[in-house]
Amino acid sequence: SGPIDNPRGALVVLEGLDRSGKTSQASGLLSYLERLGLSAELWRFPDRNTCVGQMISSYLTNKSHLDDQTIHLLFSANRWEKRSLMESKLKSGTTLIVDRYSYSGVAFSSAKGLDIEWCKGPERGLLAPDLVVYLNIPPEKASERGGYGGEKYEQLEFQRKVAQHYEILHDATWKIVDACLPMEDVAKQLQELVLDCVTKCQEGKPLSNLWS
Ligand code: 2DT
Repeated sequence: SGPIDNPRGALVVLEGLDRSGKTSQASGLLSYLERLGLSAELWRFPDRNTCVGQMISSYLTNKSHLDDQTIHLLFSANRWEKRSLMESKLKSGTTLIVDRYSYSGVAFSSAKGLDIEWCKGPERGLLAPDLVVYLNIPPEKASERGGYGGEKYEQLEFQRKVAQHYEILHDATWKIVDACLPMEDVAKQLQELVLDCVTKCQEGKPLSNLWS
């Protein structure tokens, strides 16, 4: 069976600082794809529903302490434990809109001082996204939006460092969307990017692995 009678779904990743609008835009995208009659699901990392995810959650809510390397590897393990399900969903034609992925993993850990190449190591061999959209917002603007919760990384000073590390990490394939625009405008741009990506995947663009 060829790509036409068995089209695969697209792996779409949204990245950005806290309060950049990723989560609302992701659910907007899901309804958009569903309105078009496409099969799609919303995923997020960390996935706090697994055992590993619960360890991550207790770290983020300051209920447990882990050193930087350990939590880095748990975030990565949390993606690895979902890899095969991710692959089978994509191959069966479901598009996945994923709120954060390996780029958050590397940006947040390297912002704490870990070596970037070391951080990328455990991510190699995970599925490579077909599209990475970065919702770009200055850290100061994001913090003015309010609603930083009490979680570990939700402080302006640290978000500034994360922004710098996203900057180092991003490559020419990322699509940068100005997250300071009105929500509807951001949504419009996202819809175009995602539809274009879904079409390419339906036409047979192969799945590949990250950073390998
Ligand atoms: P949410 O607020 O989006 O639930 O994220 N993080 C996330 C990492 O440090 N490494 C990772 O691999 C991932 C996916 C970003 C919770 C926080 O966890 C950070 C914010």
